[in-house]
Amino acid sequence: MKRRVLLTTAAAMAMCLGAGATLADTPPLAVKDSYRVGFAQMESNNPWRIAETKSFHDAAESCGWELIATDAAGSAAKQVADVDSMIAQGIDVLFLPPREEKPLIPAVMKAKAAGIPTFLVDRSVDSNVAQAGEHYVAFLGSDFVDQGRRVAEWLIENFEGDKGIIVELEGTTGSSPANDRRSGFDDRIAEDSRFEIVASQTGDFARDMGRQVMETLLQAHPDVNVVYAHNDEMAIGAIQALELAGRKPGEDVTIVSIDGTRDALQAIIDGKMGVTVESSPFFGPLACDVMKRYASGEEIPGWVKVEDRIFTIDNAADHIDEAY
Ligand code: GZL
Repeated sequence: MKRRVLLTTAAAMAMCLGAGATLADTPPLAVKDSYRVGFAQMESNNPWRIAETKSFHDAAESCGWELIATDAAGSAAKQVADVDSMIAQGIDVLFLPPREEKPLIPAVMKAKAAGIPTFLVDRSVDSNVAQAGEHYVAFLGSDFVDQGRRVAEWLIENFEGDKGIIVELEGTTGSSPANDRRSGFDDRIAEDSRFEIVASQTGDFARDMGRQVMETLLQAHPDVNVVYAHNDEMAIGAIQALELAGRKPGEDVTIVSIDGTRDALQAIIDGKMGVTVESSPFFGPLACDVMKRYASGEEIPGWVKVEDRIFTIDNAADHIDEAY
C-alpha cells in the first residue's frame, strides 16, 4: 500500500510540475530592461481583432517593448510564415493567437526549437499535440466552454416560449473558441427539452458572412425563433438578415451571443439582443505582467484564465462606454 501511495505522490508531483511552465521545460526569458516582442495577429476583420492589436501596441509603450507585430489577413499559413520571420528577426518572446488549433502547431514548435518562449493568447492549439509547460509557456484566455454554457443557461432561464428552434452561427472552423463554444452551449441546452438546434454553420466570426448564412438558414428554417452566434459580429449580421426578412429580433426571435462589443451592447439596449457573455480582447496588460513574472523565474500556470462578465438589459448601458 505504501509503495502505491509513494508512486501516487510522485505522479501527482510530476503532474503538478507539468501543469505549470518551469524553466526546465520551456525556453527561459532573461530579465532585461527591454524586450523584442513578437505578436503574430491572425486578421483584422472585426472590432475584436482591432481592439486586441491596439491593446498590444499600447502595452508596448507601457512595458518598454520593441514590438514586431504582423497581420496574417485570415490565413493560418501566413500566420506560420509571420512567426518564421519573427524568429529570424531574433524576438525574445512570442505572443501568438493561433487562428486554428492544428495549422499553427508548426509555429509553436519552431519557436520552442529556436529557444523562444511562447504565450498563446485568446485562442489555443490542439492539446493532443502541444501542451502548456512543455511546448509553450501558457494559454492566456477565456474558458470558451463555460462561455457557451452560460449563454445556454441564460436562454433556459429567460426564454418564455414552449419551443425554441435554434440556429447556431459557428466561429472560424477549427478554432478553439468555435469548438468549445459549440460544445459548451450544445451540451447544456440539450438538457432542456424545449430546445432543438435545427442548423449549425460557420460564419467565420465575420459580420457579413454571419448575415449571409442567416439569410440562407432562414429560408430553410422559417420557424427559427432563437439564434446563437459564437460572436457578436455574426449576431449583428444575423439581426440585419432577420430584419430584412421582416422578423423582429428581440420580439419574435431571441438573439444570444458572446464578446461584448459596443454594437452588441447597443443591440441589447435597443431590445434586439438578449445577452452577450464577455470575451475580452484586451490582452496587452496581462501579456506584460505574465511575461515579467516568467522572466523573474515565477512558475506560470499552463492556463492563465480570464474571467468573463455577462451583459444583459440590466447592465449593458453601464458598460457601453468602455466597449470597443
Ligand atoms: C476569442 C476570440 C474570438 C472572438 C471573435 O478569444 O478568439 O475571435 O470571440 C474573434 O470575435 O474573431
